[in-house]
Amino acid sequence: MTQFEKVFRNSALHPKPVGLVLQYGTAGFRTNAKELDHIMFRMGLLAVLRSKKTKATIGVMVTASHNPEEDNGVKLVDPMGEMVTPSWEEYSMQLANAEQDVLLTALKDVIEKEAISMDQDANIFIGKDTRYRAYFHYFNTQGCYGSPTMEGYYRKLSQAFVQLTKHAPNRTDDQKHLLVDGANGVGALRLRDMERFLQNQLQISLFNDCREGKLNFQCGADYVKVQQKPPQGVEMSVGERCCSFDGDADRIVYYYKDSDGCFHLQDGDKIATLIGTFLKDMLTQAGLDLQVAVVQTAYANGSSTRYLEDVLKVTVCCTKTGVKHLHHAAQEFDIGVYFEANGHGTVLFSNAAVHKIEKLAQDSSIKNEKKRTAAQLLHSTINVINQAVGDAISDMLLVEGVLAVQGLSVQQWDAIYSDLPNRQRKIKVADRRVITTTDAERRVVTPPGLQEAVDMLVKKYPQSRAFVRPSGTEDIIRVYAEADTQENTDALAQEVCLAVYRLAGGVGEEPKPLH
Ligand code: G16
Repeated sequence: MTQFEKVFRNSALHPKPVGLVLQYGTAGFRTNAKELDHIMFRMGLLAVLRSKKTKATIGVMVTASHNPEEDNGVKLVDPMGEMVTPSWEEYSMQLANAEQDVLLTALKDVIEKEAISMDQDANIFIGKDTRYRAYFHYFNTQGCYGSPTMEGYYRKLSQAFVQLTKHAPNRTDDQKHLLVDGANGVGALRLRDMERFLQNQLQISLFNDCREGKLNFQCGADYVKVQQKPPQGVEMSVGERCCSFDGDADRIVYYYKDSDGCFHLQDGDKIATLIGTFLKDMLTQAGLDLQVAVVQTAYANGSSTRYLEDVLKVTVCCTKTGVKHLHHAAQEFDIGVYFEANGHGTVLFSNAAVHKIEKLAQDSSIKNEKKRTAAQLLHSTINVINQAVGDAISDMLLVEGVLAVQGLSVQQWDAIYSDLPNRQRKIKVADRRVITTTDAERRVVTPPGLQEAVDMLVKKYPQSRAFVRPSGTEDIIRVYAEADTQENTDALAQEVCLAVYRLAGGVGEEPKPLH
């Protein structure tokens, strides 16, 4: 039996429902797990081809990340840990949506277009989260994330973190203590394993750690960010620093409760600002002329963008939602800090920047103590960061390291700028593809009249902004609004929801005000 005959026979065991069409969205295929059997089979085939083509290990990540437990998803991961290249997203849709009888033709088409040698070996690594029905490892990265095992990765990040905190010698136990909400996901399990490598420089109280409770249910980074309240299951005292991961631990948000019981959120925008400020300070002290840029999406709070541009004076770019877009934009700079407001992100250093920093950090002839320390801190910062992909644990260590070195409390960090009140809503429509957008998803192109309606509504409220876009991970339309007060923000969000409902084919009951 030939390879193709085997594929054909096995594909019949994972049949595609006739007529079902799925998109490779913001982060791969995502839908109810019941609809994904044929997708998993076909993505396995495509991963093999990608591995043969690149002659390297390819990752298959099975997760629906922040989405509910009954959903699942799959995305392909390229050799250096980055999202699969866009032309292969196209192939994945051709394969995923090919009816049973033309699957082999679709497969052969990819082989031909990419001139793939079928004699080449393939190597695939599969990761999954804690859904009932991990991590991609760094087997192609020549040791730049430590030895390619879990333990190697823990050691590498922990050592860099301990190095960073050496420059903050007088931390109290309170400053070393952090509450972590693991979202009952894979990050909780990994953090538990990693703790022993941190040499007590970080003392973690872990909640929602998979012992009981459902993945992402009333906990996790998405819940905290969207609901703007603490997760269930975390016992937080006044002023204590807390953070939440999402289900597959690639997002992180921080928060605390003040003495009036008010909840304060430090989301991806605040994390980017903290890191951007630190890097600029260190580069100045080290006397290094490297350009720092911050990459955001339309969800970035207007106050953060203003602070970054006007006070910190760094270049700010806006891309479409999806880390794959931010990552790409960040690669254009010496140092590109990218974070989505939802807490998904990392920092990229160009090879030239890494080289300059390493050279300076190792230069024993530098007499100026401040300059030498700054160079060493930058060097440890590079080592604590996972540049392949946003990793909540690595981001957590980075934030903790920066707070320690800068001697900042969570309240002082929060006070760098004040967020404009904001609201995110979801609307169900018959077909979310009727809404198309432009300008990094900040303006609607179709259906006609919707952008004009949004523009009119925005004019009614001071300091306001709103946009509408189809989600790439859920079958819904997302609405974002911000304005001078929470009341005005909620009123604006409600009116924009109604405009979407009326002009873009809303289904079910009309959206109602939240309160
Ligand atoms: C994924 C992407 C993120 C994106 C989020 C929401 O997150 O990796 O970049 O912000 O989906 O996307 P959308 O608004 O298109 O549904 P995760 O954490 O689910 O992988």
